[in-house]
Amino acid sequence: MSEDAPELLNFIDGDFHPSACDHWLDDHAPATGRLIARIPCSDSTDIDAAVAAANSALPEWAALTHEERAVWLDRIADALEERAEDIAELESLDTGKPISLARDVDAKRSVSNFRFFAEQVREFTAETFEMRNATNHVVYKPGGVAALITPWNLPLYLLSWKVAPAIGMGNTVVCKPSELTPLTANLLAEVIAETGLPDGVFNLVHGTGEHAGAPLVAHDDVRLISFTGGTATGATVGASAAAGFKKLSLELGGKNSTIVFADADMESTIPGVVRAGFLNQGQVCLCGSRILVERSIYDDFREQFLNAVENMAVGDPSDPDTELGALISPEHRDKVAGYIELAQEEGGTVVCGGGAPEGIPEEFADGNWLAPTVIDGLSTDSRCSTEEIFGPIVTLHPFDTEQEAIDIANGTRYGLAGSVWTSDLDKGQRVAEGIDTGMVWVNCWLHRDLRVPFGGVKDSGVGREGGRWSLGFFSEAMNVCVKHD
Ligand code: TXE
Repeated sequence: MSEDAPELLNFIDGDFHPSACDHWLDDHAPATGRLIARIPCSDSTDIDAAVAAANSALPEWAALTHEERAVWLDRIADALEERAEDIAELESLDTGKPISLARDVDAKRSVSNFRFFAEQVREFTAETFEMRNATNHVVYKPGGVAALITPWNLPLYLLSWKVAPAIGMGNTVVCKPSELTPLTANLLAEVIAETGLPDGVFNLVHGTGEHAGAPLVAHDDVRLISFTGGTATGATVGASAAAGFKKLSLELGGKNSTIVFADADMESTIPGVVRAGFLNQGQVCLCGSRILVERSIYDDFREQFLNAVENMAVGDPSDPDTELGALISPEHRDKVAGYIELAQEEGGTVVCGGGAPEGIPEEFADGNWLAPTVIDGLSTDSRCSTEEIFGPIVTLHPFDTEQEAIDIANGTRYGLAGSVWTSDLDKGQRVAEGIDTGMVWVNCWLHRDLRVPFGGVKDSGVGREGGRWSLGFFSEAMNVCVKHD
């Protein structure tokens, strides 16, 4: 254990503060188990202070024009961009993900979220609706103090996705990042302090869901809640928010199907399906972890797919050639590994992986490792095929007809995403529309356009974020009807 791990502080009213209570939480590197930071285990006293700061900053911040707030978002983007390599290194250290992924996805997207929403806020125009003798002017007012609660899999990527539109539309925010990955939220607070953003507009409180998240959601002065995390936690957050009639956006778990038709171009489909299954060690809510393959190509697909998975480079996250790193925590690794045992009890066969990866160097002996794992032979309604595992495990299933593929894809409680692989684009569109989810990609996966709606149905959440959907969520539309002659 490192004795000199830094102690991170809360950021409230423009300054860094220790927690009112003197309890601390340890933050460990997933790849090595090493202690890398300590964070305050904040409680309702800290939350009260942060919400009070956000509340008192609200009137002046809300009174700025869209253009003035867009300039602040651009300044934050510029300052983050200067620290892009720091973001990548901290994110890779804190989550165990490969540095190449942290550079290409986490660091880049965190900057582009601020730039994108600066542009969106600048270009935002409210509707008017003419009547014969009156004009309706729709006015978008800030909603108030927003609680932004984020998970550990894409820490700054998801936090910036919420902070940018929230403050861009004139709200002030209190952020509660995952206690497992606090490093880049702290970096964002440093960057925001450097830019001189007015005090109280952005506040950050570290701590657990129980001691910091729950009092934030329940606080009377919080009017909006944007939450990304597990489905069970989402239900608790939703129940608490409902009592105060708060505006709520929930981005929750997923169990997404990847549907491969016999006419798909295998050269691009195999790497696409591997990426969908294993990106970020399978710890993305959009990952395609149940792979449905048309029976006529099942054996051939399986052989090529297994070959690609077996050749993935697993190991040191700081090596630019690494494709798969460590899982977030020992508890999570054990939960994920438990599904491998369950799969065998349910009649499945582990055809690749199934345990710790081979050849992990000694310095990573205390990390949370699991080899990419493929399971065949399970029924499509087994627990392993329908529950969110959130790790490097995929299941393979044959299907015979378009309708059967759609029915299997719809046979889970989740409805977040999916992908369809075929050279017949009409069929791709038709099958995509048959799936009860918020998003489906055809011949690609996680090909993101920030303007489009993002979110799920069923147990995957409530509401949409992205582009104008985010701007709508982070504001209250009112109508002013002006009668004229
Ligand atoms: O998420 P939690 P965890 C899924 C995945 C994973 C499971 C649990 O299946 O195994 O969720 O992960 C805060 N009131 N996803 O434990 O607990 C918590 O501190 C307010 C899917 O990390 O939902 C953290 O900041 N806040 C997901 C955030 O909620 C509370 C990505 C998420 O934590 C709270 C991550 C409470 N009562 C995990 N309890 C995705 N959809 O991308 C906890 N929190």
